Amino acid sequence: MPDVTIPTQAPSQPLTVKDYRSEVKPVWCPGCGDFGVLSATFKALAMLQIPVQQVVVVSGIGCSSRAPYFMRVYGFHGVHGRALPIATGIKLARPDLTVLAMGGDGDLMAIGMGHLPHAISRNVDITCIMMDNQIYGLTKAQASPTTFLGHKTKSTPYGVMARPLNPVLLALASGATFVARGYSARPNELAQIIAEGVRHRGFSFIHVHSPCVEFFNTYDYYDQRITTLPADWDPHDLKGAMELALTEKEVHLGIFYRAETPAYEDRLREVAPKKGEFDLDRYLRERYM
Ligand SMILES: Cc1ncc(C[n+]2csc(CCOP(=O)(O)OP(=O)(O)O)c2C)c(N)n1
Ligand code: SF4
Ligand SMILES: [Mg+2]
Repeated sequence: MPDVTIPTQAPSQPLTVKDYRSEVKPVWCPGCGDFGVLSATFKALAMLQIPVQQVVVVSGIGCSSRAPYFMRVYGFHGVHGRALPIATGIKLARPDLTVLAMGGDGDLMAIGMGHLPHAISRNVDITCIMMDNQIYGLTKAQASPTTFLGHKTKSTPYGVMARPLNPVLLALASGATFVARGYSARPNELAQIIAEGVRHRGFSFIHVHSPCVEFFNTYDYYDQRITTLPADWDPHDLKGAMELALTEKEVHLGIFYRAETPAYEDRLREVAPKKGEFDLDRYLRERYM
């Protein structure tokens, strides 16, 4: 990973988007949806004024998983599919940090799929941003678990025969306490969603449609179908959120569901011996730092 200088002190001026941008220029194809997701993430961090030293972004492998290179925060470009276990370890060792896990539909829904429902059910305070281009971009256009039924790819020359997974429904069914959807071509709305996800205490799952212009250009498809959740949408109605995720004909953006449930770290503090008997923070620091 190239050297990205992280300042050791918080600046005296309010943080802006450019404070989070690293000196490494993104290598994504011009027009790739991931640019919009990156810029929305910068906006969200600036909105929340989180010091760059307090943020860690963890990814797996894929075009989307290159995001940590382009961000002037701490980063971990890990192994394909393993962003969530790494992010979980970081958050438990350093609960004071803001931990983002970013990756693609292949990374989080194929090879890394075993980790997702468990990370969700633990409810560790991580914001997971899934950049869904419905294809394996980095390895040049094989089908992923979210590719449309019947779509022909290099790995499915007769068309995909598996029905696509529904990431929002899957997260809801796994018991997620924050589930939202964004679109890379609407970075301002996406920034608001990411900011809410980071603010949420517990695991936040943010599904983002982020088209791959090179191998599966879905901009027209989503431009025609994207709509926002109704103004009177109740984000505390789990059944309503599941029903919409299951039956929607249009593609809704916004916060489908949120619930205030203690995060894993909070539960751990409740059951772990009290300070004096056993200092959990100190134990984690001494053991892992
Ligand atoms: C263990 C392992 N298996 C397979 C690969 C090959 N590989 C690299 S990225 C990738 C899929 C990338 O797709 P996605 O996560 O959707 O990211 P995108 O490039 O579309 O953003 C695969 C299969 C790998 N690097 N490591
Ligand atoms: S191949 Fe697709 S996903 Fe990868 S950078 Fe290019 S447009 Fe983006
Ligand atoms: Mg992908």
